[in-house]
Formats: sequence, structure tokens, C-alpha cells
Amino acid sequence: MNIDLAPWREMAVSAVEQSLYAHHPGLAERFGGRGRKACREDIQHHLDYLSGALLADSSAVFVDYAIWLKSVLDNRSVPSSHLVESLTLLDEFLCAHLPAAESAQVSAVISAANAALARNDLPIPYLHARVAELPDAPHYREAAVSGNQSRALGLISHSMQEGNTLSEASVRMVQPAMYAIGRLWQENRITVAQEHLATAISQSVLARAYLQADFAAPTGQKALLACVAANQHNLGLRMLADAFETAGWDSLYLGADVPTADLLRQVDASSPDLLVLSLSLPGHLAVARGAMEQLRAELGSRCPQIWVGGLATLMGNQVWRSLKADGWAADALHALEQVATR
Ligand code: B12
Repeated sequence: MNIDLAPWREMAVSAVEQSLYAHHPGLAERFGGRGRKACREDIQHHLDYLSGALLADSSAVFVDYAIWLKSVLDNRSVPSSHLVESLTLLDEFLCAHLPAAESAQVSAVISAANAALARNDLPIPYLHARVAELPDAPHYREAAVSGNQSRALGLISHSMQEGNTLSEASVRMVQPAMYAIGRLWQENRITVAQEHLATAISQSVLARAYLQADFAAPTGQKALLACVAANQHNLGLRMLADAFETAGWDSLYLGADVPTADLLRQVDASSPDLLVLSLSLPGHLAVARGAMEQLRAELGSRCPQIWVGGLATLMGNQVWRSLKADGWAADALHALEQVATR
């Protein structure tokens, strides 16, 4: 269901913030001005993820966020007791301002999250465990987090010498290691610096592993790949670009955070056979849908097929369908299977 929460955003944030501070006068004393700023940012994030869940018609998207946020707060000894209260206040505000049918949808999503928090549910499994990780994936993770680039490269090279393709090594070793690294950050067991180090090492290792890859004969087909505006997660997109190259395609890789207007111009100029859009956070779902609408409206029959993918699409099969994309894949290997049957 497409419910536009944007017109209520500022009012909702102020209303929830004021109610929370009125109910808990100690908050102002304890956390000062910075606390208020963080509180407003949290409510804005609630709204972003809620919009994503409504757009994808999936309360699981918001339930997963609530469980994730509680774990981030708990692991940093920040009290999460106000989380349920702030979600309830947000629900009350939106129900008072939205038409009945829309407020019923919003309430259903927020109630599902609050119920999961009350039960202390575990995270919802994503669709991404499609292929088993290689036995060296945990060793790769340790090497990347500890800054041991030569060991990380050695593990990937060895795996390719043993017969794994570049995409197999990427998806079954680097990808699960990066997911585990995200989890370690979430649990406050590694720093942001260590996560950045591991990402930089993975980028470098993948670039060098590319030189060891086998390539199919050119197919004459061209893919243009971009992270939607505001998506900074470009490592998975790089894996896709390289996977398409190994399958004989030309890849035009635009990387992170591509503004929609510029994407449109590049698609128009390059005339790719396929546009690959990557989205990582539920807030990127609306950006992707807006971009696809604009591309189709402005390019008409010249608009290529558009596939979406990335973490934000891995919550369930209906998520990508609700975006009205032409295709989707869970990972680079899955994309290659589909390309082979095109
Ligand atoms: C590295 C990282 C970052 C780096 C990214 C750097 C870079 N150059 O990529 C930086 C520091 C920028 C970053 C920022 C943030 N991050 Co971050 N990040 C990660 C981390 C640890 C790894 C990402 C990654 O490389 N994954 C590995 C790749 C290979 O996997 P992938 O992206 O899913 O791609 C594969 C498939 O999805 C698919 N695919 C991808 N795109 C497409 C497209 C198509 C068309 C197809 C078919 C397939 C497809 O194929 C790929 C290859 O197989 C993840 C953890 C995770 N679970 O991914 C967190 C994670 C995604 N980040 C998270 C968060 C919260 C953030 C921030 C909000 C943090 C902050 N407070 O600032 C910001 C948001 C930035 C933004 N606006 O985008 C959370 C999201 C939680 C949630 N509930 O949504 C995660 C899950 C960490 C966690 N466990 O808490 N992050």
C-alpha cells in the first residue's frame, strides 16, 4: 500500500519527541541537547523504515528493524525501554491524522513490531542464506577485520585455484564475511573503523581476484549498474558488475549513491540491455520505485529491463514485486543463473 507519510514527517517527529520528554522529564537532564537531537533522528528512522514496510506491503520489514534497533541499543547499554513507547506514540499520532484505511495499515505494522519486541523475538531470517558459505569464510572475516590483506587475498586466490569462480568466491566467502562483520558491529564487538577496514580490504581483494577470473566469450550485451540515491553500500554491486563481465557482458558500474536525474541521463546515453539497481535499507525502496517510475515515464520503449536487489529486498519475495521491477536476484550467483536463461 502506498501511504505517503512525508507530509506528516516534521509534525510527527515533534509530537513524539515532545510527548516522550513530557512523560520522562529526567531525559532532558540526563542527555541534554544531544539527546534531543538523537531522539528526533531515531523517530525519523522509524518513519523511514515504516514507509519502506508500507511500500513493500510487508510488516516483516518494520519488525526486523525494531528487533535490530533494540539489539543495537542493548549492546551499547542505551536503554531501549523508550522504543516501544516511541513507536506507540508514533502510531497514535499517525492514526489521528491519516484516513481510517491508512491508519489501520500503519497500526497493524507498528503493533506487529511492538508485539515482537514484547516477546523478545529473534531477527527474522533473510532470504540471503541461499548458498552455503565456503569453509574459509570465517578465516576471511578474521583476516579482513584484523587488517591482514595478504591473508584475505591468499584465501580468495586459493579458493579460485581450487576451482571456484570469481563469483563463487565472492558470494560464498566475502559476502557472508561482510554480513557477519555487520552483525559484529551491530553487537558492538567491533568498531566502525574495523568495519571500514574490512570493507576496504574486500574491495581491494575483489579487484585483484578479478585478474584471476575466467571470462565467457562476449555476448554483446550491456548492463548498467548503480546504487540508488542515498545507498552507500556498493560492494555487492561491484560483485554483480564483475559477475556480468565473467558471463561475457559489458558492465558499466556507477557505484554508490547515484542521483536519479543523473542515472536517467546515463541510461539514456548508454542504452544498456539491463539496468541493475541496488538498495540496502528499507528507506531505499521508495527511492528505487520513484527512479523506476521516472525512467519508464521519460524513456518509454527505450527504457531497459530493470532488476532490483540488495539487502532491502531480501526480506521476502513480495518486496521486489511490490516495487514493480522486471526482475530480482538474491545474490550475484543467482543473477548469473537468470542471465544464463535469458
Ligand atoms: C560495509 C557496510 C557499510 C559501509 C558501506 C561501504 C561500501 N563501500 O559498500 C558504510 C560505512 C558506508 C555503511 C553505512 C551504513 N550502514 Co552499513 N553495512 C555494511 C555491511 C557491514 C556490509 C555491506 C556489504 O558489503 N555486504 C556484502 C555484499 C556483498 O552484500 P549485498 O550488499 O547484500 O549484495 C549482494 C546481494 O544483496 C545482491 N545484490 C545487491 N545489489 C543487487 C542489485 C540487483 C539488481 C541484484 C539482482 C542483486 C543485488 O548481490 C550482491 C552480491 O551477491 C552491512 C552488513 C550486511 N548485512 O550487508 C551493513 C549494514 C547494511 N549497514 C547498516 C547500517 C545501519 C548502516 C548505516 C545506517 C549506519 C549509520 N548509522 O550511518 C549507514 C547507511 C548508509 C546508507 N545511507 O546507505 C545495517 C542495516 C540494518 C538494517 N536494519 O537495515 C547493516 C545490515 C549492519 C548491521 N548488521 O547492523 N555500511
